[in-house]
Amino acid sequence: MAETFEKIKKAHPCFAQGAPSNKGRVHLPVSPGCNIECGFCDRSIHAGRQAPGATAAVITPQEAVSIVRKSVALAPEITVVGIAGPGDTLATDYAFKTFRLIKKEFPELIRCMSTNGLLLDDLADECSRVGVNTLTVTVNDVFPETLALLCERVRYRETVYEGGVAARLLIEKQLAGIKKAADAGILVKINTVLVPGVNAAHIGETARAVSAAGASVLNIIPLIPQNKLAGYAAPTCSELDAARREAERHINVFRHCRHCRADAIGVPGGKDYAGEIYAPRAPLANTFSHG
Ligand code: CLF
Ligand code: SF4
Repeated sequence: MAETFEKIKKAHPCFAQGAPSNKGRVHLPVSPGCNIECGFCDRSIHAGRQAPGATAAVITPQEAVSIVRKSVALAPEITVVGIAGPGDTLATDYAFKTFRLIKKEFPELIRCMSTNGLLLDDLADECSRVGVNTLTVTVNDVFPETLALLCERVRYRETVYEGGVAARLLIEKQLAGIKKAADAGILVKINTVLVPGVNAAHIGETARAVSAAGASVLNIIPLIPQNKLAGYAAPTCSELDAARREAERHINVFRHCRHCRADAIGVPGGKDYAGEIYAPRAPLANTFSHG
């Protein structure tokens, strides 16, 4: 695993330690539905059905292959094909279909996937089979009573759970899924959305738990106050810095996140090629992309 991490650190812009990377990624917005309800996201539960607003923003696995062709021709610095939304990548099977196609045509590109982790315990083996190399799981807290303030509801196997019960189930599934994925040789990164006054005091515990489960890197994302969390404050630079230092006691910390859209193309923070490649560009709302 240490060897894989060393290799990926150099080739993948979202695992770089130290200076920002000059490698790029192409995100493929193939995953429309979600199975949980985060307060900072303006999506609602609609796994298994095609919500009207969401389908307009999503591309098919076949279209995704042609987007990758155009992207690597325009931006040879791209080393990673990532699927990060706009919903959850495991709530539907489009991400798996896409990776199967991409692996055939672009075996040299790193296959990266982002998920809320609810279904990871069930689907980690399939992630491995379709060739996922790197996986991001968004883990916002490991204490159910606090996580329930950030995520009100989850739908697991056709049953909707709410409040603390939902949060407990999500945490259990995430930690079990991270372990399974890491054991299968997938390099796991964690994204944690930092919400001052809610989960900020638990960052150390979150970092400790995910590291024990097998994650290699943690990325702290400042809250974008919107939807049900519109009244909360985004963290200040010093709160963000303190959280990163706390996390770093337990796990490697990634510090160059650019809060990418689910259809971003290019080096994170550099020129974005999406406008040149999508015609017309998929009209994605300002949803959280998981990254
Ligand atoms: Fe994309 Fe995410 Fe893979 Fe990177 S983004 S799926 S791990 S290839 Fe990167 Fe963008 Fe931050 Fe995400 S800068 S939002 S961490
Ligand atoms: Fe689903 Fe992601 Fe939105 Fe949470 S942030 S509700 S996991 S799409």
